[in-house]
Amino acid sequence: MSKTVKLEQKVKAKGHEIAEELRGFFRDRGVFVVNLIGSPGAGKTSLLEGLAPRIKARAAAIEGDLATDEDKQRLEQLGLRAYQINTVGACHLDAAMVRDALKKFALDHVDLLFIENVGNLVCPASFELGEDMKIAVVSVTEGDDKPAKYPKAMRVSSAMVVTKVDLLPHLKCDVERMKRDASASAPGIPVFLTSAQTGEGLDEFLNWVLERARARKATPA
Ligand SMILES: Nc1nc2c(ncn2[C@@H]2O[C@H](COP(=O)(O)OP(=O)(O)O)[C@@H](O)[C@H]2O)c(=O)[nH]1
Ligand SMILES: [Mg+2]
Repeated sequence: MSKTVKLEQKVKAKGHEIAEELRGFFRDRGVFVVNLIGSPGAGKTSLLEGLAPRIKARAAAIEGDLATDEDKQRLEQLGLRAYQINTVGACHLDAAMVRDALKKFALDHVDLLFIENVGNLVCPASFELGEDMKIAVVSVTEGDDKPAKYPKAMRVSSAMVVTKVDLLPHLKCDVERMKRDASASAPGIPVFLTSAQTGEGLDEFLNWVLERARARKATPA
């Protein structure tokens, strides 16, 4: 039992060390990194598809999925450079996977990197990838109870993006409740209401991310 705990602690410490190494790597290159966490089907890739025309000249994406490179292909079709990580069985990306990806995926001319984590609101909340911030992506179709049921995902996130708001007229989903519950775990967390279908909220969200990126650049390490 104590051996298991010790090994777990060692693995966590190693993960933390690699994440810090990545953080330094991103900082040195002036790359602002956003780690998107959310359930399967929450609309993470669609959000990036919506942002692609606005960011493709300066941004790239690392896609995490158990299998297939479909998300990478979707983004590349829109001109956004992307790299696919397949975790095979793992339910989250870890720092070593991102470090390996960066050996093959150069970040030339990139100052904004989105990492789309494996679809899951639990494990990705616990793993650092050297990112500047995590963003929780929650769709209106998942049910308005999700921010309350996944408090850690809210707590570790710098903002919550509520996706698919174009579908609200067809659903019983109380967005105000989602906002209240997110704030209960993460006081003051900004919430962006978006639709990849209509484009609603995308500029507002992106401007906020870019503002945060500028603020970080202005802050010494
Ligand atoms: N109506 C609507 N559907 C959306 C929106 N965003 C995503 N979807 C749909 O939701 C499904 C899952 O989207 P995807 O981006 O692949 O989710 P991911 O698994 O989080 O990357 C797809 O069928 C999308 O077309 C949206 O804003 N509005
Ligand atoms: Mg996806």
